[in-house]
Amino acid sequence: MNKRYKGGFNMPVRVIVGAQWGDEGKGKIVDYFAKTADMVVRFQGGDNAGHTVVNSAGTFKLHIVPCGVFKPDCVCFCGTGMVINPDEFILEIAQLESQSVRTQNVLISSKAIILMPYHVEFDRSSERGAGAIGSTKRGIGFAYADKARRLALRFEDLSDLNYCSDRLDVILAFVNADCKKYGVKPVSKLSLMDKLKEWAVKLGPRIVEPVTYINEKINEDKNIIFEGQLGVMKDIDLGIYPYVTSSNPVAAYAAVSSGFSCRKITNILGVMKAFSSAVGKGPFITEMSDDEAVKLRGTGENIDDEFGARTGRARRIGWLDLMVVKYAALVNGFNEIALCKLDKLDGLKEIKVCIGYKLNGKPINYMPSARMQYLAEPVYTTLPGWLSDTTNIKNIIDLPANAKKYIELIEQITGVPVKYVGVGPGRDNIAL
Ligand code: 2SA
Ligand code: GDP
Ligand code: MG
Repeated sequence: MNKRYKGGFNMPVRVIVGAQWGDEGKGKIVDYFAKTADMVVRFQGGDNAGHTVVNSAGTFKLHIVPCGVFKPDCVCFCGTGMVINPDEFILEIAQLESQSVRTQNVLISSKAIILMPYHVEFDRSSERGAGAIGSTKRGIGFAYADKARRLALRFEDLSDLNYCSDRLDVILAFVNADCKKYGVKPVSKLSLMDKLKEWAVKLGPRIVEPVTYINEKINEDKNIIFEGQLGVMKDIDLGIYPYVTSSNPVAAYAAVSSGFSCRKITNILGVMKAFSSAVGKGPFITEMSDDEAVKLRGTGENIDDEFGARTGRARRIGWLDLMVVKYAALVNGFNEIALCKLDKLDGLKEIKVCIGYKLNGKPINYMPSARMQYLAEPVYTTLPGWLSDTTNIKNIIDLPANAKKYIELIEQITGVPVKYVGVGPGRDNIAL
């Protein structure tokens, strides 16, 4: 009896999630852990994601496919909580294959939602008006809305096109009313049925019943990673509503959406960036002025510059907000933290860190709603920079003293140990 993890499992069932607004470096960290994984499951979101991976196979921005795809025998499961645009999935698979990445182990949950072409049209159209929140215009919110109002098709439906045809009679009555509302061309059932036929042929062999499959792998004591997209501040329930995505990027949702017991999760890893970034509208308490932001954002020429990995938008940049990471630790229950992009602070003489918020001049001890965040003031502490190159450092112990002080502050405020420190975009640019 030499069980390393609670619950009797030798292998980790690890959930990897974002601790801020997304784009913390989850792609890099999942790719790093996937070196020894048997399966990686993406458990929410869709092709709004941009997960950047830099490894010996090349440089990639993954949108739908889990970041375990570079390990040839690793199963990559596009999970139930996702909304998947089949054309984008087919494109991404083709792109990976063209870069010599084998994709035969990429599977799709039969219970995942099919994101339809009209969801994209609706998103594009509604993002023009007053209700725009700065979405990626990939149809994500509309696909989840149709899931909730029970007007979506799931991938399992592709095995019975007669059933799809009957369902479309109901669905399109509502959707075509929406088309009028959004000023979008009505959907032709005939051409949509042609699409469904094409997707059934191309994707059929990849579609798998998820609950039995995933639970079997867990019970076989496999090394499994659940990969989240975005971060807690973009969670539909716990984030800066309404400037959020339409799913739950928090660890507990890995179990909910995949259909396994949350008791079986052995490790929850929070990925954070050494400063803050966000895309889209909404409050951003520690946002920097554009002049200050340029240094950390870069110009877009380098893979690790702060531009949307899906849309190419310049990301908004701010000082590290430890109230957000502390909130993420509370909500997710992190066992450990991976801190990315520490190297990007190498050139700063002084570094500001937000260690509290004030409302009406008084300190508060909770995460305010988006509306109140516009009124909140950050409480900063200023730490001295380290002004030296960290990019080749392999051991946390060898980091400059002031960098270690920066890490200690993160650990002290969040109560979570920082076990992995990213010092460059590559898989191996990591200090342990
Ligand atoms: P959506 O498209 O409906 O999910 O948008 C809703 C909000 O969620 C934000 N969002 C994101 N925030 C950070 N990164 C995202 N992925 C891309 C990246 C972003 C890009 O990796 O860089 O390329 O622009 C992402 N996806 C959605 C979005 O800004 C809205 O605030
Ligand atoms: P994700 O959505 O959380 O996977 O993050 P993104 O890929 O959208 O954005 C993270 C960015 O930071 C990408 O450009 C990565 O290449 C880059 N990155 C990740 N970790 C590090 C790091 O430790 N150092 C540097 N310089 N870049 C990093
Ligand atoms: Mg991203």
